[in-house]
Amino acid sequence: MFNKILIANRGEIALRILRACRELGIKTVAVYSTADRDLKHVLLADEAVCIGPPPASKSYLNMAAIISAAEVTQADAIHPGYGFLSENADFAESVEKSGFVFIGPRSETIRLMGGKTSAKAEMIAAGVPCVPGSDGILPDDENACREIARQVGYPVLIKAAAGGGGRGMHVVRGEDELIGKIHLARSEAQAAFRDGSVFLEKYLETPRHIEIQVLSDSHGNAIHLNERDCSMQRRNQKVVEESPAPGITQAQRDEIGKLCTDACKRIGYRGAGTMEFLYEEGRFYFIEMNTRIQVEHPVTEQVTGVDLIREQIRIAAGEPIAIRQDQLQPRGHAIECRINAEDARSFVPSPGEVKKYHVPGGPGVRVDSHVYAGYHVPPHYDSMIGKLIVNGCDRASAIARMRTALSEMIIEGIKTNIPLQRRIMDDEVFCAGQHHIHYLEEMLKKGE
Ligand code: MV4
Repeated sequence: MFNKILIANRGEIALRILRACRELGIKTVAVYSTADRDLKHVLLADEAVCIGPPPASKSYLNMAAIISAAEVTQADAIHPGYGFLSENADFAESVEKSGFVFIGPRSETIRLMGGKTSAKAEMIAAGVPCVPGSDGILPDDENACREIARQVGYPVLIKAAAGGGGRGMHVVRGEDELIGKIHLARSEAQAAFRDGSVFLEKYLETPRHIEIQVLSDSHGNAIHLNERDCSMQRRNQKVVEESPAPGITQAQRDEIGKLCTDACKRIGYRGAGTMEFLYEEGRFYFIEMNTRIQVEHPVTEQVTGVDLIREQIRIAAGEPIAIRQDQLQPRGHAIECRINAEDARSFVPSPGEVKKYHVPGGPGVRVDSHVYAGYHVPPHYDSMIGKLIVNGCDRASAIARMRTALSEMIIEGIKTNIPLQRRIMDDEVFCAGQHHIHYLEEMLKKGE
């Protein structure tokens, strides 16, 4: 096992990683920007190294500064958390070339899964269902593009091959708009990712977003830890996540899970990962794979009892996954509400000093947050300041518990989205599990 891990992240996930290291008896190195000297994990870490000024580009994205910090502190491994450098194949490669272990997949795997068309090709080869579309990137020839779109059937969606997060996506409802939108998507992709390659898929109008958590080790073992439903989102930012997904049968879960673990074995995947699917009319369609730990991992932990960060560290150290697929006993239902420092109606960020801070408790309540009374939320980073996670014996009990927990949570001095989360927990469509990826935006329009 490792002696010392450098945590290349900030906020709640850095604290979550620090806690896992402590439990494993591993020493920790925190790296921080000058805006983050008072972060809880920086104060708790065995060592802390300042890596630069507040802008992420000069600190948490500064590969050389992070690797230097690992060198001076003689760390064995680097945990990237989520966001920042977590899915940067060049960073993973530099980490390994500098003699440290990157806690995540091999850099080649990150590269392969980072390209949407290469990821999709791998999944098709593994028998994972994908959205029908162009096989690979669109050719330059306009008539060939028209023929592909006609074959797939309108509406179609143009996507950037290199991109992520939904940037440069365009819905095309008929052939008259096809070529114009391809050109638009190409120039946006070129500007954003310096790669103008685009591909095309059948556009699914009102799908749900369901993802499968996997763990795969360097001994050829792979398990899946069921699904999460992350359909409650706004502008590609998830707001509420839960496990299991409402309405998914055990047979569907077993089938899609098996396909995902087979795919992991095929590509020699190492570590924790997530296969993202769109789900519509009873069918799953693979869209992307995330090669990092995700924000919403706690709902899976609460339902399965598996510590995903601990498993990531153990797998990176060359140990086998601690549990077999047939030993997994998922229990009940878990829901996560992301708590953001922002206005609950306008979504405008609200940095500043947290004057009062009281968190809910009781059975089945978990708070993953680095916040404390007197903490200053800096304006430089993401507005998420914590996550409230509850679990109950079923979905209705989990929702009731979340309502109670939200009503107890007190954060003063800054604005938060707690009022929005309370509205969602009281929403009829959400409570019936009938929402899809566009539902929250519809709900917000109605409420204006
Ligand atoms: C889609 C889609 C509908 N049909 N693909 C958006 C982000 C990117 N990761 C994939 N996305 C979508 N791909 C087809 N063929 C709708 C979306 C989409 C979406 C997906 C997941 C979660 C939130 C979303 C919000 C808007 C659009």
